[in-house]
Amino acid sequence: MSIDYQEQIPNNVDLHEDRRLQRALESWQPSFLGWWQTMGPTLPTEDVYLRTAVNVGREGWAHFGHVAMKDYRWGIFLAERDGERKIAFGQHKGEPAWQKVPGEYRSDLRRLIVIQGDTEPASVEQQRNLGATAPSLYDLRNLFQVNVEEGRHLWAMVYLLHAYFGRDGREEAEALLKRNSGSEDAPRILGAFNEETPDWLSFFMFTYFTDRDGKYQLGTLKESAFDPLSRTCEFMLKEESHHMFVGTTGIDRIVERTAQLMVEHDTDDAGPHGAIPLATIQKYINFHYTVSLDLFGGEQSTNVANYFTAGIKGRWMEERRKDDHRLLDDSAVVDTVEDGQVASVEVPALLGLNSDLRAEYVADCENGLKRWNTVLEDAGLPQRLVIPHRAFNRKVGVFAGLHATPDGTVVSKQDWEAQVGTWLPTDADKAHVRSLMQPVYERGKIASWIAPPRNGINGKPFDYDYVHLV
Ligand code: BYC
Ligand code: FE
Ligand code: FE
Repeated sequence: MSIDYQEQIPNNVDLHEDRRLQRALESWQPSFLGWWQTMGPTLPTEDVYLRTAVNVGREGWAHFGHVAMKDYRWGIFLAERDGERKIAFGQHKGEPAWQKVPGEYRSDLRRLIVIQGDTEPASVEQQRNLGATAPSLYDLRNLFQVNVEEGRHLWAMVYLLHAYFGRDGREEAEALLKRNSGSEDAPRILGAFNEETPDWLSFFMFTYFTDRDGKYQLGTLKESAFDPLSRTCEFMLKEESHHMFVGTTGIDRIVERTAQLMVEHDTDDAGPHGAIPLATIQKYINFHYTVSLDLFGGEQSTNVANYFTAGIKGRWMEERRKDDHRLLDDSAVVDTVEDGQVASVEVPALLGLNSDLRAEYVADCENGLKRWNTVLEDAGLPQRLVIPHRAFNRKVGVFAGLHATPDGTVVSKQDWEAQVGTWLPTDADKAHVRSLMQPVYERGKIASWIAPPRNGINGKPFDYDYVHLV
């Protein structure tokens, strides 16, 4: 399963054997490159120390080297095929996985692939100006690594659209380059992908909380009966772990630096000393966590019930679940709002699958909080960061329209509006964060508001020349 880099589009799907498909993708390629030039990273660079996939196997799948970003070899890489693979859930459980799209599920599958595909370029658009304010060459390199891989994730979905969805698929592939993050006329599909990522605190929060939604959604699509989708997602998940590493360790390092300056100056507010105040970090957590919760859809959803029954979207770790994997007779307890208060209700398990996935995600998010609180504890500080209640600041699902505080208390609209500035980043908080975002492009140097990483990339030291600027 090694990847052929002689081809115009690197791939491990024997693209040369299907001339029509190859030509179609080769004609999409210039549109992609045009999009990358106009909507991708704005900081001019000579080259960047990037990893490129060379193999999809467990060992040694990546090659590292300095490459000019516009010459990055975006390609189509699917995890190895298991010829024996059986469908693990839903009404087709036990049948062989599909190598083609069954007619009756075509539009649902296309919709899921388009939604997934739409998020990938959206994140590149959101992050395009961050190069101008990178805290170090190490961080700059990580930003660009994430960006090229999100570009590749777009390729992954476009390949499926072209290969399996005929003309509609090709049209959707074009449209993926026409919608843009934050656009008035043609925005990206999901809310979080139209928000700004104007500073590096937002970037690390995004890669911690929003890329983690990606992990969970890809995890459910990896279970799909549609085998090419499953194999695509399996490989994307390998790339995804680095994105979340960037977020986790980025916030580690910010909390570490803030804690250091709090102790040094014996103060609760290290803002005046060149740090991001802990209170601001908390507000950014509140924001990024809640917009990411929205990405899981409604607490009850007939869409997700249909996807599961059809076999096109499974549960997180489907095969480790100890039930019948059909769920026709099972029930689940999900959130609801009753008399204006947070409550719960028992529903058929199939309808509650968005809630099931969201619960897995929430448990995973809590690990980050534990880490960051350990950093505070180790610094001898009593303050702690927390995850807000799931009813707080929601725009999707039963809590949309409810005014709940971060601890889940329902309050009036007026009270909420009077206090929102203590819960979510205000213009002043954002301006302070932005004022700290002065670029540091000197090898081995780091900005004032973040601690250096423990290790470099691929065994290189922190002061390695990860990026050559023009
Ligand atoms: N914003 O029935 P419901 C990633 C719509 S991130 C706007 O509950 P469903 C990445 C919904 O479409 C992973 N609209 O929805 C991360 C529906 O509309 P219709 C991305 C929303 O289908 C970082 C209506 O509300 N992948 O990879 O059960 C960097 C009723 O909702 C939103 C996926 O999401 C929203 N947030 O669940 C780069 C996987 N939420 O039908 C990349 C594919 C819901 O009434 N998508 N709506 O017109 C899905 O699995 C599902 O479509 C969703 C929604 C989970 C998104
Ligand atoms: Fe991605
Ligand atoms: Fe990602």
